[in-house]
Amino acid sequence: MTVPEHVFPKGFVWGSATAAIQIEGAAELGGKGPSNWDVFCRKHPEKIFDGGSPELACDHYHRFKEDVRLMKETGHTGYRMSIAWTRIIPDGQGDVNSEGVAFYRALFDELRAHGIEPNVTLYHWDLPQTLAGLGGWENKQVIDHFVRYARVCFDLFGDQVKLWSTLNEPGWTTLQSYVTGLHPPNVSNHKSAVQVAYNYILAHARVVKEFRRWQHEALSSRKETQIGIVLNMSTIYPADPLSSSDQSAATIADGVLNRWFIDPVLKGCLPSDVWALYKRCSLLPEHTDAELAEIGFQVSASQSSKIDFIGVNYYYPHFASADAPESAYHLNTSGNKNEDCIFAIKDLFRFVKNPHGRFTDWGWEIFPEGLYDLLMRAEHYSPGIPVYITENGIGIQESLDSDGTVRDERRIDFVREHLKVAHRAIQDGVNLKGYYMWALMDNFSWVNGFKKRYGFLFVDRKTLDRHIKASGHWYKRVSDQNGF
Ligand code: BGP
Repeated sequence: MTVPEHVFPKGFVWGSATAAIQIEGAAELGGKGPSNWDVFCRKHPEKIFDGGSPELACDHYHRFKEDVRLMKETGHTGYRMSIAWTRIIPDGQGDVNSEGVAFYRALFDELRAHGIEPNVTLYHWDLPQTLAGLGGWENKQVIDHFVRYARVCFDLFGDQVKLWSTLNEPGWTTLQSYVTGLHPPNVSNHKSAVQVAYNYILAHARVVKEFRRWQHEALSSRKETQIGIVLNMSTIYPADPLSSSDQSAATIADGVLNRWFIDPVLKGCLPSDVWALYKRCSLLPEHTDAELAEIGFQVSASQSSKIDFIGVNYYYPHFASADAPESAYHLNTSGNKNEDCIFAIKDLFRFVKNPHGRFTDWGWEIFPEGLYDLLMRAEHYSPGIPVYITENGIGIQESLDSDGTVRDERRIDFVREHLKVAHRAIQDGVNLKGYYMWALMDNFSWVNGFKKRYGFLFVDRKTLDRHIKASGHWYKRVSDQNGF
């Protein structure tokens, strides 16, 4: 065995990530209730590439034992996943479904028996349809239901799960659901978007406080259990670094998309410049002073909404230009290289393509330095805070070779390049605790359907058989050596 050039700290977590609705399938089995995504995909197959649906997804619900075994074979010491709210409380607000509880208890047992530590996200975008019917995240009642669901999970799985995250990428999901309107409920309305973005932050703070209460009820056995949040903190640079208007555009974009979420969770307050912008545009969310106080950190440990770690997702950077005469949105969901992603908010900012960039087939720039900057930023915000890279990966169009392998050298290169900058960030002081590649297996990639493959495991869409890709074998060696 060669001595690795990049050695990671002892105990570094080598993992991958998934989300319930993207892999589980069994949409109507085991007492599960319908979620917003189940209903949306059923009603609007034309809005999903090739009409893909999460109905069957990867059938992980029935194959989880095999999947855990394959995690072991690919060197996993950790696994980031989410719980489907609709499996635990099918209508989001009523009775607890014992079959759903049994499924996750069995999965957590299986993981732990294989030495794989689960890192569990409570909400990864699959909202119970009943709550979507109440107005979804625009309605503050949903926050109360979410806090109750979270408490149910802490009570039911708190002995098996040591790492919890409240929400996955509240910023990105607000954007796609309420600005571009590509995700359910397919709304394009800035006022709604700001309300939802505010409600997410309030929901996060309340769940962290509920977690602290749960923790303090039996502190001796629960003090090692931690809670955080997963944010997409894509680094935003001015398109022209010498242009002051592009610099302002980048600051605004960063404020709306990133700081709105980072500031409250790491500093305990919403960013004042974004608040002032929303006020000027008559977009301020409905709020009370008491809620704003809740978002802040309290002194008492059992009341605090301060998090124990931050999860960061990183795929690609943004370059912001001030030249934004119109709002425009387009996401490349086809994997056709000539199709550009477009995102512009009139008079505020427009993201432009880096003319020197390298891109995936879906138009996402490959720019590892953006991850370095993001990690250093988290450290500057909250020195010493434990950080996990909770998602990072590359979507590729892949097929199985005749010998049953997938030679995904591009994925190995992508992960290696990002791990190199992560390693440098550790040398430069970031308390980075682990890396979860997106994804464990090829999965339902939201509006991209199934063509965009992300996994260490190739999933044959006809048979649902799994095949470890070259990257999975490579990852096993990295994990065994704790570096590369
Ligand atoms: C993140 C989501 C993941 C995952 C990933 C890749 O924003 O948290 O669920 O899907 O993006 O995105 P996509 O599947 O749209 O290519």
